[in-house]
Amino acid sequence: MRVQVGIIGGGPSGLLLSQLLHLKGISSVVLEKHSRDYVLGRIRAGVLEHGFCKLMREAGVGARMDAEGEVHEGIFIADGEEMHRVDLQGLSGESVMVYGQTELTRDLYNAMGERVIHGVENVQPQGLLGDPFITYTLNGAAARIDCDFIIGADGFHGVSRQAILNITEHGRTYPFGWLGVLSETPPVSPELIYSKSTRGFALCSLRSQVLSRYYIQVPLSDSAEDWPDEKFWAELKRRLPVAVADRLVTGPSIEKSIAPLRSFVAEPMQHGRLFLAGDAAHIVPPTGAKGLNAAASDIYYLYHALAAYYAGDEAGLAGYSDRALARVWKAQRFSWWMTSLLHRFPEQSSFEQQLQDTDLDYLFSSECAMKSLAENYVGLPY
Ligand code: RFL
Ligand code: PHB
Repeated sequence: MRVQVGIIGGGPSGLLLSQLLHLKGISSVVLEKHSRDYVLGRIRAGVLEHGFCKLMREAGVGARMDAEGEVHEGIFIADGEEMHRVDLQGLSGESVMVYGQTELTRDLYNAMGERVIHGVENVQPQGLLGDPFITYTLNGAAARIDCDFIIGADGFHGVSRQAILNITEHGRTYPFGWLGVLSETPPVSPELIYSKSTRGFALCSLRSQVLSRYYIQVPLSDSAEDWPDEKFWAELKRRLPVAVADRLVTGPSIEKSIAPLRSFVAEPMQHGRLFLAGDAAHIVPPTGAKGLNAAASDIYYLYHALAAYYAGDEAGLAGYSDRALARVWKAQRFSWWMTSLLHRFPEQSSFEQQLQDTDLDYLFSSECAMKSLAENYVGLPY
């Protein structure tokens, strides 16, 4: 098979790029290791920046998002019993969209038709400095795709990043994870609540008015089995202001998992004719809701660079890595800051704790600081 662009990984990054290229008449194929149901079973992001929503519309897959997603003009930050609203719309002029990654991925799959091949194994990007091609096996048979460019959109554990020689990796791991629970209950608050408490961080999020998503910070040594539903709800309540905890509606969990928190950037995001995008090149802790959004901005830059290339201008592709990384590092900074601000760190000195409290006090007392949070949360310009 020959296509113009061969894409490894059928998560949001790979699918969105393929769909955008398709509308420009540029051929691509997406190679995905897992089945469609498996990918759609992974409960991940829920908050989309306004720029990402625009890109979904441009890709012709924004209709259900606009009909069923919720526009959020603010978020709450709780500090013990105190609740502060961040007026995103008022401070930044923009809002965010609450629409699950699962739904967005489903919309992309529905638009993709035959362009995704599921169940591929032993995927290898090759010929990166000359004529690129991807080898893989499907149902035990060897196969090959020749292309002009290979896109590594295969997530943090994918193979593409390993093909980049002289890559520099920057990162840190945090000494805790997030235990997430999805439940068919009405959300406790119409807007997200990020809560700092002496027992650790908690987040009240949602997917719709009948589907809630809650998270609590847990030690890395914990597993989901350590947290039966009753124990989870009791701990969540202890980490929320009493007035919020009192109106929390609990119910059986329909998904429960623990994700470790990590900051990671690999650079450059290009080697010859291979370009990395999304989690394949960078990971953020979920506190600022930036992971999927940073993937989307990569796709924006890559899509425009590839479209320009096929229109005769090669400069965009050469500048892709630098352009993408400049925005990725801003998302890294914001996610690291939100994480540092709101979590309980096990080895924190009294000095560090005082600074953390002061950072939050300052935020609540300064419109400039609130504005900075708001402009980052809704998404910096592409
Ligand atoms: P993905 O989604 O990991 O997709 C990569 C795909 O590549 C496939 N793959 C391979 N295919 C072929 N051959 C191989 N060798 C392959 N190796 C892997 C995988 O099966 C997979 O389908 O990366 P992508 O597309 O770059 O998308 C990134 C996002 O998924 C990620 O950044 C977000 O989910 C992060 N994230 C959040 N981001 C936000 O912007 N807002 C949020 O509110 C938010 N909340 C979250 C999150 C991530 C979380 N977890 C579990 C990590 C909440 C959580 C709990
Ligand atoms: C989610 O709803 O899954 C979610 C929302 C906001 C975050 C992280 C995750 O910061």
